[in-house]
Amino acid sequence: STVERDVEVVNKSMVVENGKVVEKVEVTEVTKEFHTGREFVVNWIKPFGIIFINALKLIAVPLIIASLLKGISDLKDLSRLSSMGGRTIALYLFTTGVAVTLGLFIATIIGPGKGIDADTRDALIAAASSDAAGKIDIANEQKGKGPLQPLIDLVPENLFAAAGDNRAMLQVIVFVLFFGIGLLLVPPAVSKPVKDFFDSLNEIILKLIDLIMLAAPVGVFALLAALVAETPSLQVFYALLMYCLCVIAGLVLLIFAFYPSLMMIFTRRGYGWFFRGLSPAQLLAFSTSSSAATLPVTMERVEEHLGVDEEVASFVLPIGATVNMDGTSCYQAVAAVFICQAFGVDLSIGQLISIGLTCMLASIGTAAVPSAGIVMLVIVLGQISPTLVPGIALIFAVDRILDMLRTVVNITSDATVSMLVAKSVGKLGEPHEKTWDEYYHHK
Ligand code: DAS
Repeated sequence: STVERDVEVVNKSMVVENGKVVEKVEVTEVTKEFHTGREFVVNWIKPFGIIFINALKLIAVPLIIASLLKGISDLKDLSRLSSMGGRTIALYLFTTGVAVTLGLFIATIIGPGKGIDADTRDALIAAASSDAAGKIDIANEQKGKGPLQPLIDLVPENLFAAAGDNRAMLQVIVFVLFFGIGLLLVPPAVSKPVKDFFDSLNEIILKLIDLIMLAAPVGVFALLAALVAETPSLQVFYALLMYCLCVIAGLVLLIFAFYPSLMMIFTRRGYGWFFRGLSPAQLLAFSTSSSAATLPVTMERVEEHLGVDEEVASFVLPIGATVNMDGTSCYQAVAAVFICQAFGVDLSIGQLISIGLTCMLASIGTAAVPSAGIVMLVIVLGQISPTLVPGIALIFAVDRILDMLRTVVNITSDATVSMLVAKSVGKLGEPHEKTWDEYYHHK
């Protein structure tokens, strides 16, 4: 780095000395330090971070369409849907609503992003946003909108325009849900080609996510390097630590308090029995960060050890693995509020509620694969204000561990709901700890 010595006028005053009026000037010496290293990072490293973020934005739309339609087409026949389906969807929405509310509550009360002072925040905005401006005036964007405007904004007038604009991602989700209902209402012969197409599209998109995630180490390094080079204060890292603690607090509360309580209240089963039954699936979810990869084990544990009838488990769990992601929705709520706080955006109750709804819809659209949750976070942030999207740079480095934990929540929620649905249709078997010789002889 090069140092330029300079002086700055602090104070000027006219004084009388020896009968003459003279001007007295006080100066201080200012040393301006130019970090040539900073220029290097901004010009030669940061671009790889921006490319990485753009790739995530690029894949978000196809990911929603493929993931959602696969989830909906898992709703096999409408008839079974009526008896168990209604309860299943209602319970999934209820548990996701609780998870989002918990996330919003923790992030608002703790305020992990509030500890950043003004000039660090400005540096942060400049660092995160690819264009220099990066000023965020959400209030201005929200001004003059009626109370039901968010509802109007949900229905796109032009699907392709909506798909092209990161802001209108929710409109894409609404359209896909609408299309999915149509898919269920036509005869199977008509819908089969479309279902097969979207199933294979889903596989292809998930492969693309894997490819993009291969670049994650480079992308994350570039984003972090830019962050460190442009926000010369440790406050950002302290804020990041607080953010992680908020997400972990929410997820741990869900795993160890909310779901076991629901299960004990409605199925009269024991706390220890629940974890002895489910923990192998939870450990697999933690290590793979993928609900889809864990699904076979979740089904085996729920049927063999938690007494849920195969007919219920085979209906409730595949849908849950795709559309019921409470851990993801809680995480997205905390992350969205944190980034708003870090960028100095104050959120009104109305905005918090719309963030909550956006997170619920985004979690429904999240695919059951690693890092899908942060890809969908692009949608949540874009929905609040496009200038917030680069804020993802802030939290990308710590996302892996949070992904593992939120995936455990996702499958724990699916298993709990499958027990409640089984109980409500009278298909929950008695708790049965296999004796050793039963186990040994595979009875
Ligand atoms: N890893 C996703 C899952 O499999 C969740 C997420 O990325 O948020 O559930």
